[in-house]
Amino acid sequence: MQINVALAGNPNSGKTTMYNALTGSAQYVGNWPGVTVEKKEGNYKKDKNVKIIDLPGIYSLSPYTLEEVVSRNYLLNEKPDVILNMVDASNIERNLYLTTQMLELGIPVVIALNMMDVVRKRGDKIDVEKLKKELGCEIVEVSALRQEGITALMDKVVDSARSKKNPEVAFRFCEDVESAIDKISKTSSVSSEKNKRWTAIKIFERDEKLLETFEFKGNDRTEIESIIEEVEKSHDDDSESIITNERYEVITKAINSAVEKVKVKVSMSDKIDSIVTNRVLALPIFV
Ligand code: BGO
Repeated sequence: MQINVALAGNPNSGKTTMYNALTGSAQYVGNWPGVTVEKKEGNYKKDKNVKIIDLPGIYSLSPYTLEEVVSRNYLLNEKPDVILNMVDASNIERNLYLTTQMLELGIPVVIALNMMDVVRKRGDKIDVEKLKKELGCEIVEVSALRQEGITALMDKVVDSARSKKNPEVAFRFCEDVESAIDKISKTSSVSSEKNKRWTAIKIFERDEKLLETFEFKGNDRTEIESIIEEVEKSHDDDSESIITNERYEVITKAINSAVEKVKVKVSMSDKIDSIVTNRVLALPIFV
């Protein structure tokens, strides 16, 4: 049985390095349909039944850039068996933003916690078990550059694809946002959707790409709009920003539980030196 693995992550997370390590030189390069965004796909060199599809580097699954639209159309329409999410562990907060969105797609996600060589060199520590619990997916520490951890990673990728288990999102947003998402999910327009949570969140965010084609039933659109407006009023913010903030809350909680960063000790003499240096450097600018 062939397994389709979507390789996804932020730009500079090490996707190309990983893709080359997994496929070697045997790869097909073309463009994604209708756009001039490069598409690469190739087989895992240790198992030709495993196809790796390299998605464009993105920061989010919003519909604002061509790369985001290409990635999200592929994930939603082609439904790969598993997402291999490259996360730059040395920049973990920013990288996990995309992860929180991918975990909502109903596709198994395996995180390759890349650049662990950099994290270790800094002396930082990541408790993978705790991070797994916070996010609810498999995580394997790797260094794509040094080709470390790759076999263990691919074993998890293949297991996750074969298990065919529908992943459950392990984290929740704040109460009133969850209640709104729940109400939207239960409307007759959304309740029959395959991926209710993803659809309800996108409707809550007023995602323009989804709304272009989504067919609301009866009075649902008006009713949903009043649900959204109520939350916007209480948060004094627009619904898209509310979800963005909630994602960062989830990430902060996960990081606080699982990541230990080396604290740089600053002595009083360092502080005085820095104040003196800043004054000397700043003076000519402000005079
Ligand atoms: C340059 N560890 C370390 N230390 N570096 C890594 C790892 C890792 O595990 N994985 C990748 N990198 P891409 P996207 C570079 O190119 O695969 C490095 O955008 C340089 N180039 O080598 O391109 C990788 O496909 C000059 O670094 O990422 C690359 O996702 C000086 O991360 C960068 C230093 O990897 C991005 C680095 C001219």
